[in-house]
Amino acid sequence: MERFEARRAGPAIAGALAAVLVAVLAGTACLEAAPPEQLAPVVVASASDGQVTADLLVRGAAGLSTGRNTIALRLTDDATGAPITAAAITQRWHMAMAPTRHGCPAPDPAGVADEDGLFLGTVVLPMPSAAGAPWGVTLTVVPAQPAGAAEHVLELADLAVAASDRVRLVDGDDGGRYLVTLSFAEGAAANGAPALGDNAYVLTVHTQSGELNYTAVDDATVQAVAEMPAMGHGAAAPPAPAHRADGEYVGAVDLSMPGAWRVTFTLARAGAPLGVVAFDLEL
Ligand SMILES: [Cu+2]
Repeated sequence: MERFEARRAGPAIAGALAAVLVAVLAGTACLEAAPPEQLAPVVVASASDGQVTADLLVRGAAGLSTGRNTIALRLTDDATGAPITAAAITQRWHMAMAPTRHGCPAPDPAGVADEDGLFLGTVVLPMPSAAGAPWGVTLTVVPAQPAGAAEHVLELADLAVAASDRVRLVDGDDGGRYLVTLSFAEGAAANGAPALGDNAYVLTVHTQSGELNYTAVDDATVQAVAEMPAMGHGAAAPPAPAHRADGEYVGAVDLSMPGAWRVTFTLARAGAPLGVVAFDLEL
């Protein structure tokens, strides 16, 4: 996974403020213009059990949105103020959607913090938060030191999740229901925009069952097509995305000119077609 870059110096803050100012002045989404690696991680929620504090960070001021989000956790020992740099962490995301509560795909984060003290992870959020239906995440943290350290349960509540156009629900030809999301530039906001040229992307595929339980689909085959519908031409067929882990398929698409693009993915499983999902992109 690409490093979740934390900017510490003043210029990063100034840059972030400038980006926000530009966005306010322009009235547009600055995040679609700023390269993701220039977006500083922002703390979106914190919780403590009196012994350990957990901060949840996402890159960029736009925060969490539907689709695949790269997240980071920062853990601090409350007694000493020292960072915790190794721990077994589980994350259970949940949405209170009356009358039930459901989860979403969220693999366990890394067990060792990066050089910025951040534990990296991802979460695939299928729907935006709404009034009376907030997202939250329950973290269980077992620090690696000292040996036999107690488990800490931390509840991060009332997380805002914005809507994006990067989520599809597909009724598969096999009778299953599939959650498919597309994200660009690992580490970018879930709804981060692609740029002119070659764009790495991550397509996630999960089955959705019962009361919104999700299981990663690791055995799908995916074919990608990129085209400019209004101009009647496509791009050289992008290579088929390759499965990595946790229902993630990684690939790249070359968007060679500005304008409206459509990227279409054809999914199959065990030789049987599942369906087709399309994402419209504006460059
Ligand atoms: Cu929901």
